[in-house]
Amino acid sequence: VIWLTGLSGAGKSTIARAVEAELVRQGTRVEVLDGDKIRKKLSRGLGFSKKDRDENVRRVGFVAFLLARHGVVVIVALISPYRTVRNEVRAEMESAGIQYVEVFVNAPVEVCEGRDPKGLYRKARRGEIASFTGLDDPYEPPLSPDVECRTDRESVEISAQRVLVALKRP
Ligand code: ADX
Repeated sequence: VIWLTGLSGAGKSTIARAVEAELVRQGTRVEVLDGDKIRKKLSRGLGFSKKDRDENVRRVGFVAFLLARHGVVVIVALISPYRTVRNEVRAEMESAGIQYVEVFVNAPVEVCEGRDPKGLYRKARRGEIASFTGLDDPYEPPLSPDVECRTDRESVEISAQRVLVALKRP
């Protein structure tokens, strides 16, 4: 399981797709669990309180576990802002013998806001979205991620390559 955590606009989905493409090219079975899609299906109805975000992370962690158990490489792309629940999911995977690669997709919030691919920072600044991660809601960075991608300083290709190297080095 490759778990990408970071702010909205940091580049989680982009790195997920790049890693997925390379694994598919190698003939590996892979599934991407991306927050925006997950929230339309598996986590439909959940909001952005701490309780709901933690629930979202636990649900996705469980599905990732089920897939990984059958040999599928699972790439998770969720903000997953809270450290405790991230570590809980990690511990569950590892106790079941599933390799877990935590990737901190890191770019300063000003950079993410400047990119604003979905216009959400703008909406949040206008007061149209409350509790927006990085603005008025917390993000707890991983303390010892397996990989850190500084997406403001390195290319998507380099980030994806570093994730793939970590995956091959259990
Ligand atoms: S998480 O916090 O529960 O891990 P998740 O990754 O599933 O978040 O969903 C984040 C996506 O929801 C963002 O990319 C954005 O499109 C949307 N979103 C809507 N409201 C918020 C908010 N208040 N904070 C962060 N993201 C939000």
